[in-house]
Amino acid sequence: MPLARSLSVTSLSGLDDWDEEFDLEDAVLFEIAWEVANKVGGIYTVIQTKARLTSEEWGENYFLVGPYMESNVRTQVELIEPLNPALRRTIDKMNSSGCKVYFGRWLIEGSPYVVLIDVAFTAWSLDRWKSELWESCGVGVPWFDREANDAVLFGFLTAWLLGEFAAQCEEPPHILAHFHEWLAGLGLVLCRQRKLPIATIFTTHATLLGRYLCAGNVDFYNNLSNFNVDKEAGDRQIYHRYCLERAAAHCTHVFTTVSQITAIEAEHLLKRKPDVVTPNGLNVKKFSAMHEFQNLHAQSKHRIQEFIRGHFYGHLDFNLDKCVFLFIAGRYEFSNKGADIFLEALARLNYLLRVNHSEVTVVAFFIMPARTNNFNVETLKGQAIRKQLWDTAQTVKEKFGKKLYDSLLVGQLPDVSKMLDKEDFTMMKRAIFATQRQCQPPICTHNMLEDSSDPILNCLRRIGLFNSSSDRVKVIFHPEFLSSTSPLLPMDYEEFVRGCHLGVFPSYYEPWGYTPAECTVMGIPSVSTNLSGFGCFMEEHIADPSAYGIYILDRRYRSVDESCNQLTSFLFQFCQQSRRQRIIQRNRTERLSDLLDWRYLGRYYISARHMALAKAFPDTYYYEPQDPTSKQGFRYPRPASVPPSPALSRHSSPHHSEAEDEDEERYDEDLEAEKDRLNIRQPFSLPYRNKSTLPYATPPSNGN
Ligand code: G6P
Ligand code: 1S3
Repeated sequence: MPLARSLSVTSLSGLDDWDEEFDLEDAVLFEIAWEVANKVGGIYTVIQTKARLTSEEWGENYFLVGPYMESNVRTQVELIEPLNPALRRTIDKMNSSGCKVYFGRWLIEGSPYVVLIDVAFTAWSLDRWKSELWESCGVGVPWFDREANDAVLFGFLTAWLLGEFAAQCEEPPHILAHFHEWLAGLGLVLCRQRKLPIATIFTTHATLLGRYLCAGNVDFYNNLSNFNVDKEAGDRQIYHRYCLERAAAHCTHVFTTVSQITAIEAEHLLKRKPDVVTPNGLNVKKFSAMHEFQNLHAQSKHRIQEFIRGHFYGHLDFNLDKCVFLFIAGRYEFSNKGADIFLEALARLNYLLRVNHSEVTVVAFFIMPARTNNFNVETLKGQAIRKQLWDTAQTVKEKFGKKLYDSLLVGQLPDVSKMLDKEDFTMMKRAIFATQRQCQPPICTHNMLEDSSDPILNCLRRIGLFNSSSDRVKVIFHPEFLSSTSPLLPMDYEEFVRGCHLGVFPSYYEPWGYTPAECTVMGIPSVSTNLSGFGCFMEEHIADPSAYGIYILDRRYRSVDESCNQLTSFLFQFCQQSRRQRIIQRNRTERLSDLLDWRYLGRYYISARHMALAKAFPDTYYYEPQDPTSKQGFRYPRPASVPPSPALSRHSSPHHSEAEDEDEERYDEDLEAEKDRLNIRQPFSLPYRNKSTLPYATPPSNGN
């Protein structure tokens, strides 16, 4: 038996040595989640971006299992016949017993196989399955909780699928089933209860209770060990969901979560310490030209500037070239995602920029979906007027150009006073007249259904940020996710992020946080917090995160007011950077992307799978824990050269010295050498059988 030892799950100790061939021919991996080919939130991103790497490792033996949703299938999935005979028989058998199960390829990178189950088609079994759940586990699911009812159907159907597959295999297979989040957790509980020969992993991406408690007025992190979890879940009417989540966490062979901070939360709220932390990665796109991402920034910024020209028509009394674009984006959880303190910090920043007579204007975007009934007229009008001004300028330019050409053709310099005629002036005056505006540029782009109770709008009313001329901080609330087909701001999210200068994500509850990670791989600096998985991960592995454009706000050990002040000072410092400093900082930020690539972070999933196989099939798979402190994990060095903030900078103008360039080059080399030393760009694999060691195995306190 391996010895129990403490977990240091985000250190990369020991992993870089495991480069032997692994042996998985007779093992099959099912990965089960409600967000397979079905975008709801962050779990979709995890599964979708990880698919290529997992497909490379497991090939034909990798199957994702999710719910069948017709609209998603139409756009994302190619339905085909399963090649695996056991799976074909399984699906046929289920379909002839009153289920609707589809098989196909998900049209994403890696083209993984998907098994999609139509849960609504089997809704006739819901009552029977709910009573079975009550009788066997004592969990009663109320009729009105639609999501929990779906979880019951999905759970029974996935357990049925896995059990049938195990029965249909001629040779006893080594099945590994990886379940994500409580919505898929019941399938795991049933597999264990039915004693199916399946190795199981359960990953929680947030705890139900954590999310609910944080959204309320609770000092969450200082009271983690004191919550009466059953009562708290009961008070919030999520006791049944909580039971499903906790049961999955306890029944599984290997329990994982996405960050160290959520591991601590899970230990207190779900009462089991995760065996492995599996940080979330991304599929990092590498450009052939080193600075291509800088060009993309300039192109996208130009498009955002165009939008601003329209939005602020008649009030364009600020210099767009000295305009800094900040944004927050994500699920509309006002305080969990930190929109509350971002707004407060913007009000303080507005004051600081004004009293310091700064030339900088900040435009802060809030991209958080809320209930609306479409764009408002004033916002659409702004873009129409901008377009009209553009068209007018083009028409006059063409006429002007023709006259100029005619004059040159006859060998004369033009009489400039006659280049524009009365008609041109009328046209231009009419266009200028259209830009007269009685009201301020809107703070919201849409008609909100709950305008009077909306938390962002109410906060803006309270702090008085109304896009007036004297404000140095302007605000635009876009309560809908971005789309390249929008008539207002026709950009997709990625393009928009590239065009901004800083992403601001001051979350209070954020198990991982893809938004700052996405900024990083696009070379855009961001603010995150020491309460977010991403922020803690970066803090652990980078000597001086802010030098790389990763500002980590302290929301754990400071009061709300102190955190607001810290955020204000980050933003104010950022606004004082010169263009050259921003460019250098973006270069540094982008260099961190290797760290967030699944090619690197995928190794945690690999070790979790290894651990689960070894626990479920000890005769075939084996592991031995390794001392996590035996090897030094990675830590990105502190850059030796140009500091990120002007307060420390030797130069704040675009002109720079050769010494600075040399420093930056030397630091580049150090960083690349560190990456090579840690082998982080190499694909990673594990030897699965009888010869391997695992780095951070701790036997679970329960379950096996
Ligand atoms: C990129 C482009 C430069 C441009 C700069 C603007 O680096 O390659 O040509 O000047 O972006 O940076 P800024 O931070 O002012 O948007
Ligand atoms: C969760 O989604 P969320 O935005 O509700 O899972 C994500 C993927 O693991 C994670 O990044 C995020 O922090 C969680 O909160």
